Amino acid sequence: MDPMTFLTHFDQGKLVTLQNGHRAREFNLISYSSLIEVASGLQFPAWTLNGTVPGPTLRCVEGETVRIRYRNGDAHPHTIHLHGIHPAGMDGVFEIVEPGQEFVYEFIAEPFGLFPYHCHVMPLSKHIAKGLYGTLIIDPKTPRPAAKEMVMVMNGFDVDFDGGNEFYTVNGIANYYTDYPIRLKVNEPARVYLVNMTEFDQINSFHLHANMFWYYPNGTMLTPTEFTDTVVLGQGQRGILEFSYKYPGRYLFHAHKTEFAELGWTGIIEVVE
Ligand SMILES: [Cu+2]
Repeated sequence: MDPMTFLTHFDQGKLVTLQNGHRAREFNLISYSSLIEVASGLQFPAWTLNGTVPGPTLRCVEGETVRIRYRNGDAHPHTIHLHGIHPAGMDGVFEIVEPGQEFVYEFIAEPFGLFPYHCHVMPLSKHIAKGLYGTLIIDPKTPRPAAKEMVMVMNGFDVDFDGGNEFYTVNGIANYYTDYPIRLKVNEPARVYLVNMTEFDQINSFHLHANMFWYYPNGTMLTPTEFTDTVVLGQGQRGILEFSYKYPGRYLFHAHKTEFAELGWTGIIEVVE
């Protein structure tokens, strides 16, 4: 898992044209157990999707048919439950996928916006805390303006299995973007797809230093609802942030729940000329 690659990597799937001329996008997800690094030198026995926590960021366009072929390569039953609009049988709740089994989730991508996906097998808190979640972006048919696009999934890790988190991160490794700052250019438009999948202490937040951002809750409307420097999100809540930096320098971004900031959810944006 490399959070710098994860930050700007969008899995566009495989584009196929159906017999009726309709566009479909095919994705592959596989769950399996794996040791992953969640803080410097610390391994966590995770349940991963395609080997990472968070799982891959899937991306499609409004109106396309989405086909997600999910294979459960883990020793526990799981599902893929997506937020968004789709038929009941595609909701990933009652159709349990047993170890070694496959399930294909198929639906028309709607509405455009930003959606979490996660396993929905009980005990839910365990299946999420172990790492089975990720992000689906449905782009509007007319794309958003060009920007440096980044996905940031806020989460926590219960490394001693006491039902509480010892570390909080964006994109899986505590303090990663402090050690390896995110580079932006002065006046470069930036867009962050922010998702909260924190288990146990489910209220998380994002604060940007020395700047303000336009906020689009859920990404389902093209006009922002707020011009702010902090958003607070419950588990499953998400939104799109747009901003640019006027002055060069190093700027913090972090949870404005200070305990989370101290336990790993802090990063740096380095703005260069
Ligand atoms: Cu599960």
